[in-house]
Amino acid sequence: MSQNSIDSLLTETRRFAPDPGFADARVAGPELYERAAADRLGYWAERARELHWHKPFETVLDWSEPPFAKWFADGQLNVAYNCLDRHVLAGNGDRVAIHWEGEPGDSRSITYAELTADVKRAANAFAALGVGEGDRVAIYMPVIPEAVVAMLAVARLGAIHSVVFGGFSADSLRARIEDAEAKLVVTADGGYRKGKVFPLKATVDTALEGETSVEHVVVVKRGGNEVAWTAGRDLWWDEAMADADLDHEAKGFDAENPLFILYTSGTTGKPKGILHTSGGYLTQCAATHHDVFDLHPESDVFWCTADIGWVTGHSYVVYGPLANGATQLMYEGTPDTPHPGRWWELIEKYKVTILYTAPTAIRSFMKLGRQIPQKFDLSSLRLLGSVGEPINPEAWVWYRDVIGGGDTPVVDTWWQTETGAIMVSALPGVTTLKPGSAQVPVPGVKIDILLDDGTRVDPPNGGLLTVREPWPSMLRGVWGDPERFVETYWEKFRDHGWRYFAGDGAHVDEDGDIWLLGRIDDVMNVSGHRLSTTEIESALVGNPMVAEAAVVGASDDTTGQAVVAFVIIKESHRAAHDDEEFVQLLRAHVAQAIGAIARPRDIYLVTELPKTRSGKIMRRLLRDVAEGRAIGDTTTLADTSVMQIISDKLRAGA
Ligand code: 6R9
Repeated sequence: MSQNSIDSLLTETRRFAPDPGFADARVAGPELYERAAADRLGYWAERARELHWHKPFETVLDWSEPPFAKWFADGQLNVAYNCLDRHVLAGNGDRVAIHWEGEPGDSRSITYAELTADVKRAANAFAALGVGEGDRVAIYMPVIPEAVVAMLAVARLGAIHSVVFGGFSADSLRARIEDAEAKLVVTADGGYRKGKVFPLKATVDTALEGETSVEHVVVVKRGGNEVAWTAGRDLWWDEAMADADLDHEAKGFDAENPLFILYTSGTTGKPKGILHTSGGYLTQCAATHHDVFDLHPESDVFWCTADIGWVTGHSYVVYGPLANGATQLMYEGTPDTPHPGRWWELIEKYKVTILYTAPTAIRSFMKLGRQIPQKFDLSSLRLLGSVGEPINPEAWVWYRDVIGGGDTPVVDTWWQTETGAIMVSALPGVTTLKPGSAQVPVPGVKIDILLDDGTRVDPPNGGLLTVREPWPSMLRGVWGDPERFVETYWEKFRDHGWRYFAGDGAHVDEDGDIWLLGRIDDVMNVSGHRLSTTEIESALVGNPMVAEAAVVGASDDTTGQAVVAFVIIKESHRAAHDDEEFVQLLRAHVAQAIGAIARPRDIYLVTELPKTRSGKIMRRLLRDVAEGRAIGDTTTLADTSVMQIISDKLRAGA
């Protein structure tokens, strides 16, 4: 986040008191904070008991070997049973679980009874392919109901899913499959995006070339595009399901049985496989989904716009809403296809009551103007949520006014892939809202803003966001790399009582409300997606034309941050292309290596990079250039003229 937006955040004084009408009917009140403060572990135990346990737990938290926590460890449950069978047995089988709308306009509404039947069948089909407890299954799919069915079928078997976002390249997919040693891949022929079919199966084929741990690939027919076929390895989803038994009894698994791995960017080039387990994860997903979104499962229609390839899709499309028996909308495509009002049309059509989306989407709608949403009836909306990056107060107020009709609370929810579920958020109908602030820890979670030396900041002041006590949905590790887990998240404050270090800067105001200020490390946040500067730099230097590369996240009106790269072309290649061609080739190269979301917005060809005497690239200075600011202190540079040369060159090109 740039200095400008931090300043505007901290001078924001608008306040929105809870609407009495909302407060009268809310599902969670201030007493939750009191309950949790009086007995934190007892509070989480109560929330966990809202789930169905095959074997009830006795112990709540085992923190005898920090930072490796165990929650509800002597209990057993089945995550899929909690999301499905339980609701059918309670008489809610006819309630719609998912209203799904495809990008081309096809749609399906699936009840809890139907979804349960589909998952049972899929569990049998996967078991027949050899998937059992602890096995890894990679899921590389569009946002279609089969993706949810596949995730829940894996969970039902006590196996572990690793969902890979459908926009990732074959190389990224291969790295994730290899790291987890997946046995099965579930994919589709293709999916719809911006009015066209994009291939998925073909990317899986490329990712699996050569040696692989993968024994089978199950393919859903969605795009209707042609696919190559490897006999003996590949199976059509429909055929596998047709052959599978209908009945499947959900077995209880230990609460600490792994549920999924989800890869996320860190400060080094290699993505980390964040590991989540079952009982604690489901407890906090369900509790926060219920409280933060004021869920009335019998009447609400919830819509979280995230792709299932991100953690928000895991916790607030799949596990939270389904554990709570909610009715939700799932949409396959992009917001502007076939017209820029598509989201608002969907809200009108399905009478969506709760919308959960990202600031980058809100800002792009703001740019298009209020006339577009105003053409639709959005009066069903009664609550709005935001996630993924800091929301600037202007976007927050626009969201409330234009989308929410001026009287709809907005909850800004801070959390991470690693935290598994919401950690900081207002409670609607309880908290007086401040646009731009994520506000307070949810009941049962303890957050401290610390200085580098581990002391607490004196409000109003800024520091590093940390979590003081273990929480149920916390990550349990980095797949295959316990040292990286300790080093990345715990080492920094291990002498201050094992506090979890989130990597975010935050300010705390006089009232104790938290204002997130963005990442403090080399992780960028582009449209709410985490990208590592190092990962993109290594993709760039992986191109034979490139000698050196430096990548920074520059602030961007729409996407929050944008990828900006500074590249030195090898002397031997300079004559091969003109500048424009180099830029196009390298942008395409990054998209190919990582995925289209990582494609740099700008690439500047330079002949030097600013480095300290110890050889560290000074990204701070490059960010100044990329954001068009005066260049900061250059005195620690080995060669102080470098920045002048770079900025002269950029100005000449502009
Ligand atoms: C859920 C999710 C996590 C990073 C996190 C922070 C940023 C997320 C935010 C927010 C300010 C919010 N972030 N929500 N920053 N306000 N409400 O996004 O997970 O993809 O792992 O990203 O996103 O920087 O550290 P993930």
